[in-house]
Amino acid sequence: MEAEVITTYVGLGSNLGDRAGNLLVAVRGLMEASFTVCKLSAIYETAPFGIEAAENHSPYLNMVAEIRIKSVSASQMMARMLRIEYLLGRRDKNLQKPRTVDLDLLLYGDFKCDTEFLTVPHPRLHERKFVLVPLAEIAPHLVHPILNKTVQELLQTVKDDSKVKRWRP
Ligand code: PH2
Ligand code: MG
Ligand code: MG
Repeated sequence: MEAEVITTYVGLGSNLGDRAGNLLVAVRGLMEASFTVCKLSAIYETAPFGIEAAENHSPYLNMVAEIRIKSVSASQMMARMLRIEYLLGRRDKNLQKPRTVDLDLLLYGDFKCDTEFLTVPHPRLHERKFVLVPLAEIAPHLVHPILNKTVQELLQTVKDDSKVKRWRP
C-alpha cells in the first residue's frame, strides 16, 4: 500500500544576523531534507512576542511553509528540522535568546501528540499573531484539530496585538 501523504505546516523565525538570508537557507535545508515544500507565505517583520521589552531583542522575521511528506513521522520531521537549525548555527536552545533560525512544527495533518520532546499542534500557535498571520495567508480555512476553529477564526479572536507587518527589504 502507498504511504499516505500528510500536509504539515512549519513556522520559521530569525532575529539574528542576516534574518531573511537565514530563512531562505532554512527553506533550502527543508527541501534538501526531502520535504516537499508546496507553499511559502510572505516574510513578515514581527515584534518579539513574550520577551521583555527591556531585553532589547531586535524584531523577528517570520514566515510559514506548507510541506507535504510521506513516510516521515512527526518526530522524524522534528529531528530533521533541529539538524537544520544546528547547521544554520543555532547552538543555544534557550527559548528566550536571539536565534539565527527557529523551526517549529505547527501542524502535522490532524495528528496530536504531547510528549516531553514534541507537542503537536504547537501549543502556542493560536496565541501568536506572528504565526497566525502567515498561516492565514496560505491556509485560511485549515481547521485546528484540537480547537476545531479555522486559522482565520483564530486570527480574528487572538488577543495578541503585537505588530506583524509584511517585510519590505
Ligand atoms: N519566537 C519565540 C518567542 N517570540 N516572537 C516573534 N515575533 N517571532 C518568533 O518567532 C518568536 C517570538 C520562541 O520561539
Ligand atoms: Mg519558536
Ligand atoms: Mg523552536
